[in-house]
Amino acid sequence: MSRTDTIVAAATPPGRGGIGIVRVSGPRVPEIAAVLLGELPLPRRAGFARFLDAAQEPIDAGLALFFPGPHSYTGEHVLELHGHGGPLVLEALVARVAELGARRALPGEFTQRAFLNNKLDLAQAEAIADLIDAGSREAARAAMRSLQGEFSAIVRGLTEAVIDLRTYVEAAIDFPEEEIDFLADRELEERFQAVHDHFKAVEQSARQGRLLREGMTIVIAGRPNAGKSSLLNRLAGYDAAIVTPIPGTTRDIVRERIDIDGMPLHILDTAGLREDADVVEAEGIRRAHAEMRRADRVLFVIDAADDPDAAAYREEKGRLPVDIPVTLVLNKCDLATGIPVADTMTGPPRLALSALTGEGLDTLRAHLKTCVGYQTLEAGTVSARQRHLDALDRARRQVAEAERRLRDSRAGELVAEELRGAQQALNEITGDFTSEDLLGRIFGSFCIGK
Ligand SMILES: Nc1nc2c(ncn2[C@@H]2O[C@H](COP(=O)(O)OP(=O)(O)O)[C@@H](O)[C@H]2O)c(=O)[nH]1
Ligand SMILES: [Mg+2]
Repeated sequence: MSRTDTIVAAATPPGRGGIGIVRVSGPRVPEIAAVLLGELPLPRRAGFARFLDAAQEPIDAGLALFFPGPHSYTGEHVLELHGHGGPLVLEALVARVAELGARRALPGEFTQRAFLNNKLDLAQAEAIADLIDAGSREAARAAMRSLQGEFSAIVRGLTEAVIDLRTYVEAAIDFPEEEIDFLADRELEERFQAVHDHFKAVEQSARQGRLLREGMTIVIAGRPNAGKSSLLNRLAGYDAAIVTPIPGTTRDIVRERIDIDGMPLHILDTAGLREDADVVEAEGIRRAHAEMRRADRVLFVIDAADDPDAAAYREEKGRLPVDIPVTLVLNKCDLATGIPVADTMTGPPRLALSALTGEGLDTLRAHLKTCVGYQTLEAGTVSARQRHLDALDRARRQVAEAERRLRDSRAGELVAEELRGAQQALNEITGDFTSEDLLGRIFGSFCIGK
């Protein structure tokens, strides 16, 4: 797809609305406008115009706006046609513009051009999609911060620190007689430490951002009849899963998306964990385990009336994924009295509630927020994606590798090489270094017209 094509698409969503907007971008905008409108509108002035077909009949009439490049969204000449928001009218208008020499835009192509013309970096371009797709006010605010370049600035700060470190090492390589001393310097050690700390801070911020965008996944697990499905229903606020007194009711995974004060959560209810299950239930249990491995947290539900010491948890513990945090939920507190919630120093956090009466549910919600540090989200949270976290992780591992090589062999060249790799991984986040392939994947997930 050539970058010099002129592209066209409806910018407003399909459907009916008071206004529908068609956007055109590229070098042929002036000539297309001249034929379509009879004249090129004044730059950045909204003017009334008729949008004419080949027979000079109006297809529609409305506002025409011309943004001469480079001062436009894409950095190219852009024409916006604000007509009426009917699918047929908009399609006729797009077809007419195409007839006059434009090509229909690919998904995300307007924003991709904005990126290629340095109107925004890659993290900002992604933030546009995140802003449009935001599922909560908090997510929208974080996306807006990323769009304004806050996240990019944080990443660039980290990149600078890595570059400084590399420059320092490379300077050592340039003076071979002193190289060994130089690389053994304590100063270098301290610089590495500072970069590590910097990574930690950026990762923290990106993880929060990803959480806000993509949500945290919570798996509800426990013995049959502990009240897992009842808890899911409570959190969802309606009867999503079937609840009966018969053990083994839930077999398939039941998924619900909820939000707690704007923090999105994916909650999964699973088959009860037990030994003597039939084939269907055993498959349900296998899936429960698979979901737990992918979870951000497991809520292990105990029937506290029946098992006040949470023996079920101790029995299952060995089969639970080691690196996924657990919260013990002592359910049915309406039946049991004196449940020992007062936290034992060891073991997972525990809290008592009743999925039946709703008692203790607020504590659980607050607990889930605290677990992910959601309370601190307000100040300066940016939106981020898994892609960013992966790149940060790769960069951090390369810095660690650089440090190892420094310690083990004092091989300056190799240290510098690893640091160069780390720098490149960081550049992928903002798009200062990208492959065609990566761009295709990112912009391909946008909708047409963005
Ligand atoms: N008294 C009481 N009964 C509950 C509570 N939670 C669930 N139950 C009952 O326990 C039984 C099993 O509940 P269910 O949610 O299907 O458990 P699951 O097998 O773990 O999904 C049902 O009869 C529920 O009504 C609770 O907090 N208090
Ligand atoms: Mg169930």
